[in-house]
Amino acid sequence: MTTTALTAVAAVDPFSPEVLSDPLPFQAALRDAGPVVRLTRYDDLYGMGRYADAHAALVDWQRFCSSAGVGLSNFRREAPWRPPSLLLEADPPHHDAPRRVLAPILGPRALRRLRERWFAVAEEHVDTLLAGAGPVLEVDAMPALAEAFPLRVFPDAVGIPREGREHLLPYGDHLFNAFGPPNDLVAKGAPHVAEHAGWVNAQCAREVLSDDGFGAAIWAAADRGDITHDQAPLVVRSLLSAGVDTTVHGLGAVLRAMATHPGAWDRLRADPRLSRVAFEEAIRWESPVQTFFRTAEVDVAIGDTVVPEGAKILMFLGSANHDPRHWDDPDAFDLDRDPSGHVGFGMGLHQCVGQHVARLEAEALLTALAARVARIEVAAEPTRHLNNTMHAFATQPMRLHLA
Ligand code: HEM
Ligand code: OVM
Repeated sequence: MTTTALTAVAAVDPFSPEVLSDPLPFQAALRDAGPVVRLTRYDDLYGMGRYADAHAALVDWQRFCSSAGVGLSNFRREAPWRPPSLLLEADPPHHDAPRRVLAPILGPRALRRLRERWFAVAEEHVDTLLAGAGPVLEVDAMPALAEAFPLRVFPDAVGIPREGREHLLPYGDHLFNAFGPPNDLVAKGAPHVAEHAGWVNAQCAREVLSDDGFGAAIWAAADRGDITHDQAPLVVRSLLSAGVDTTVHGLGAVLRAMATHPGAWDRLRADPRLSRVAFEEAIRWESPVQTFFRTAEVDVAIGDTVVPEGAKILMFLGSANHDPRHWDDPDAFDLDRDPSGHVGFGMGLHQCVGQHVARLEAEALLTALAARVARIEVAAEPTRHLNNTMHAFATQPMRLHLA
C-alpha cells in the first residue's frame, strides 16, 4: 500500500456515520494497511483488523488488558460513566470469580431447563403473529421477531418484573454507544441515561428478582461465598447490559441471511438442526458486536509498529470475521462453511459468557418459523440503526409466505 493510501485509511473515523452504516470497505483498507494501524483521528489509538492479529491480541490479556475499559475512554485517566463491569471491564484475578459464577448459570446444562419453554413461547409467538394473516404476511421483522422474542423470554429468565422492560433496549443502546468516542450518538442518548440506568440498577436487587431465575442464581452464589454480596448486583447488571440488544441484532442478522438466501432457508426448513450453524454463520457474517478496545499494558511490538504502553487498541471483530487471509469468500453468507473460530463472540478469557443463551434463542425462533413459513422475502431494503459498537438494523420489512 502506498504511503498516501495508508495515511488516508489511518485518518478515517471508524465511528463516522459512513463507516458505521457500511463498514466493509473501510475494514478491507484497514486490513491491507497492515497488522496494526495508528488511527490518527483519536489520540493514542491503534486498530487491528486482521483475523490473526486480532485473535492473538484477544487471547493475550496480559498485554492487552480490559480493566482500563473496553471503550475509547481510558479508566486510568477518565472516570467511567458507570461503575465498571466486574466481567467485561476486569482482568484476572478480579475477573475470575464473577466469571466462574456466571459461566455455569448460563451454560448448556443449565439452559436445558429453559429449552422446552423457549421453544413453546417461540411457537406461540409465531402462531400469534401469523394468525389471521392471508397466505402472505408483510411485517417489519425487527420489532415483530428480532425484538419481541428475546424481550419475552430473556427478562423472564433473568427474573425481573414485567414493569419497565421498555428501558432495556435504550439502556443497551447507550451503553454500546458509550464504548465509542463522545460523538453525536452518545450525545443523543445522554439526556435519558440516568432514567434507564436507574431502572436497570434497581432490577439487580435481590428483593426485585424472582427466586428461580439467573438473577437469583447469582445471589445464591454470593450466599455460598463464591462472590461477595456487593458484587452480586453488578453481575446481574452484566446480564441486563449485554443480554438484550446483542441478541436482537444477532436474530436480525440471521433473519436477514434467511431472507436473502432462500436456498439456505429451504435447507433449514427441511432440517431445523441447521438453525445452529445458520446463527453462528450469521454472527460471523454480520458481527452484531463490531468492535471492542483493549489497552496496552506494556509497549507491544507488532510488525514495524510499537504500540506504546497506555495506548488504546481497537479490535475490529467484524473485520477479523471478514478477513480473506483467514476465510474463503468472507463476505458471503455460506451455510456450508465451518464458521467456528469466528470472533463475533470475542475470543479468550472474555469470550461471551452468554453465547449459549443467544444460540438457544435463535434455535427456538428459527425452528418455530421453519414450521410455519415457507419463504421469507425481502419486502424493502432494511434500514440501519447506527450505534458506535453494534452493527444493527432499525427496520427489515419482510414478506412471510405461509407454509
Ligand atoms: C462478552 C458478543 C449475547 C453477556 C462478549 C464479548 C462479545 C460478545 C464480542 C467479548 C467482549 C470482550 O472481549 O471484551 C455477544 C453477541 C451476542 C451476545 C454477538 C448475541 C448474539 C450475550 C448474552 C449475554 C451476554 C445473551 C447474557 C446472557 C456477556 C457478558 C460478557 C460478554 C457478561 C463479558 C464476559 C467476560 O468479560 O468474561 N459478548 N454477546 N452476551 N457477553 Fe456477550
Ligand atoms: C457487562 C457488559 C456490558 C456490555 C457488553 C458486554 C458484550 C458486557 O456489563 O458486563 O459484553
